[in-house]
Amino acid sequence: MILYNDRLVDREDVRIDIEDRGYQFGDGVYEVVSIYEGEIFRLQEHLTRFEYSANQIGITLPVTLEKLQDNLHKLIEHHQLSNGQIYFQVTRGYAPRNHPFPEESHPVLTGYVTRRPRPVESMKNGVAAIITEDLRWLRCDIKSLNLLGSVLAKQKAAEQGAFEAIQHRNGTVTEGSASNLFMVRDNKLYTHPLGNLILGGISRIVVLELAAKLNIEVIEAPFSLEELHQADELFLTSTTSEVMPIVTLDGKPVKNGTPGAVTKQLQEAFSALIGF
Ligand code: DCS
Repeated sequence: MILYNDRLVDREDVRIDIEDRGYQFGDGVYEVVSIYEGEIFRLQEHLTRFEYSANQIGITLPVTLEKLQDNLHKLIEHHQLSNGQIYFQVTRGYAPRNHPFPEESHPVLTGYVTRRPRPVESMKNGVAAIITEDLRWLRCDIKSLNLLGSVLAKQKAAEQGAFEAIQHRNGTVTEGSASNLFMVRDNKLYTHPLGNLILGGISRIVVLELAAKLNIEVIEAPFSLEELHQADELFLTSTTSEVMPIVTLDGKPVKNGTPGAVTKQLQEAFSALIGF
């Protein structure tokens, strides 16, 4: 079963038109949410961001957030999902192909669950990252279906055997292709401030809350590639990667090439929060 607007239906029964604007223009927005032991993690924040993203591009959700929340719970229950993810998206729907918004549109909302264990091995050992230019548009705060910039960055990383691409605009570090980036220097945590240049990650919010509890000083300010290279520790955050240490940067070790103490402290706090 999958989610289709306000109902749960069989996947085979869903028909998306070839002129759906999501398919032709990437005209829509999405969310990826974690399920831990059958519980949806930080659902309210994800729903708020979903509505925000949709509003920013003038899409009215075809269901209320309450109904959506209800259906997401039904979907998990139906699949007896204990650990994994829910993906959901809304597009502006079908209209004869033409760039401006159609006079009348019927947004199409779809969602499905994926079973996936937490990436415990890479969280323990850390991952490789490369640095690449941020080629994306200037509204990265919208979780848009248009992911070509991110796809190209991630592909470049994959071709170099790395997990993530850290992006920069004119030498200022923004975020990963599908994650937010944190740097530790002198036991202080640095990350790019919210705004149009990054996505306001839900895991980013969680890490900022945990840092406050652990009395780790946080500086939400842009930093440069030079500073990135001088980092004591680097890690990325996302729904799928949680707190993920970065141990090499463009093939060179970050400090001694193992996950750092502050990163591990935040990882432990994150695990404790989700009950693992
Ligand atoms: N920045 C970008 C560009 C992202 O795509 C994501 C999440 C994040 C930051 C982190 O946000 P969350 O902490 O809310 O996940 N990307 C999703 C994705 O496409 N797959 O998994 C998560």
